[in-house]
Amino acid sequence: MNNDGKPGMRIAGALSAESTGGFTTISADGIKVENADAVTFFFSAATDYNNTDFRQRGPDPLPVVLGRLNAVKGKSYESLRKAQQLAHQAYYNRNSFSLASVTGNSSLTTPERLKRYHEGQPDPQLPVLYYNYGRYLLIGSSRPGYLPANLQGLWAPEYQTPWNGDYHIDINLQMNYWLAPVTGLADLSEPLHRYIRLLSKEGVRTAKAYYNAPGWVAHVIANPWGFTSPGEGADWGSTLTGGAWLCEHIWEHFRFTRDTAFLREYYPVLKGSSDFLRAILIREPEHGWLVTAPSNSPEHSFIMPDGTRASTAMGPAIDMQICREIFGATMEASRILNTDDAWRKEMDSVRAQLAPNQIGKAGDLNEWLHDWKDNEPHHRHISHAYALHPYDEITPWKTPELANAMRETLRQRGDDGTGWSLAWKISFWARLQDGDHALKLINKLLRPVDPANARGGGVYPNLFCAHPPFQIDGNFGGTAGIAEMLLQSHGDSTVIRLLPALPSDAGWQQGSVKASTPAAASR
Ligand code: FUC
Repeated sequence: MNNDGKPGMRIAGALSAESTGGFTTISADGIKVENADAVTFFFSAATDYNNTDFRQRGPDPLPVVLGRLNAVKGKSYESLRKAQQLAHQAYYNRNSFSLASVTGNSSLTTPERLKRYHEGQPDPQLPVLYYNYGRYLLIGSSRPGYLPANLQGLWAPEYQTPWNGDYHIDINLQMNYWLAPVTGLADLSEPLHRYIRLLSKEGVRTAKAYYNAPGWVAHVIANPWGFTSPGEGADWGSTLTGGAWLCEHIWEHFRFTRDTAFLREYYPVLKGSSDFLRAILIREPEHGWLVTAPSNSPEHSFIMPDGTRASTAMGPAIDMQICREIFGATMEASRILNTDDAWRKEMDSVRAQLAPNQIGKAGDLNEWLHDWKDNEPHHRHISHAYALHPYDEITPWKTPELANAMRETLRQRGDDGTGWSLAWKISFWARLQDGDHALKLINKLLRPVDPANARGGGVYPNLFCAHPPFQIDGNFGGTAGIAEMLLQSHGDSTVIRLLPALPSDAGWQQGSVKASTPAAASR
């Protein structure tokens, strides 16, 4: 049922064929083409999902697709292809990156190159291809006015897609968009921003119903119909900072574009998220710190000294980091927009009372308020490293002890993982300015995976990222991680770091990176 109480969502697909020579007959049995030299098929599909208000039906999709087919009638495949290429290149050519190329490699197929690279043969242009492919995929799956790229981007062959092809917001949707500002594609984040606003509206009811709190909340799983409640299992579906983490993208977009009109438009979203978190904070009894509760560290669990295994806890590190970031961002935004002075003063004091990052006995960063053992020491989520990336609270130059603790945390977690986990680790090591370790992770992300028998993270023959199964976040996260190795501007807005994590590998010693961000990209 649709939210308006009417059954389902309407979907229409239409196919037409134009032949050169011969005859084309269209009947209820199908399309019959006889004696033709060539035939071009045109296909269009649409649903009646309404992008501006999902509660209302959009236009009937059948006339929409028929109209589209009508509009291309008589146009050659070549001219349509040319128009599509120009539209694509307007985004794609904003950025270029190349490393040394090895003669002969470009004539090999991608699966051959992946295999040889995995065997240790030099092919520095393969990571470059992966980098460019991530940009290509974002350009193809996230256009202003539409929905943001979901777990498979757009490319789900199944009717019942893995994880319902939804929006997971405890890493996945966020990772999909890390590459946008840093590769000159900030304007392709528009669907994400609009989607965050949608969640912020729906999440008001959830904040009230579940927490009796003001503001808005979204948990872990979300969809185009504004699902913001805790979902599926309480042990992982109740993480309450998914929406606040998304707000990071609003703030980062502003930091990259300095677009005050954008900030003004989205300020209520930031403020609503801060208001929610502020309202639910409680004082933990040991130190009197302010913490979220009950919450958990995305999808992981701990072992307490008495052997209890659990996941629900007070003040997991990621929640505290997100609170610091979003409170700080909202306060800064209120200053820029010259509003909410009294609120800002109060938040300043609240922010200072949040539970801090803590280093544990083993020298790693505590994932939870206490130095509890990891239930899964190699768990794919490394949520407490949020402060290292994407948040820039921990940096080797501002907080060297905490950066060391991050290094130890990553060492303990190991270098294996699902596709997106490997991709995230590239960014972590890049932020720790260790290009060699970042390259090690790139190489793991490029490990060829057999689609029929996929095990462990890597890459399918068509360069789609293998979680497994296929998830596009690893593609996008891989591009963002490589960008992070080449240029960094976090931590201090007045400093730009060139080649901050360049690997010592010979193939990375020569190359070029160019980026230009047209004014159009700043919105
Ligand atoms: C998160 C991850 C899983 C998977 C799913 C879609 O919950 O922990 O590994 O990527 O999203």
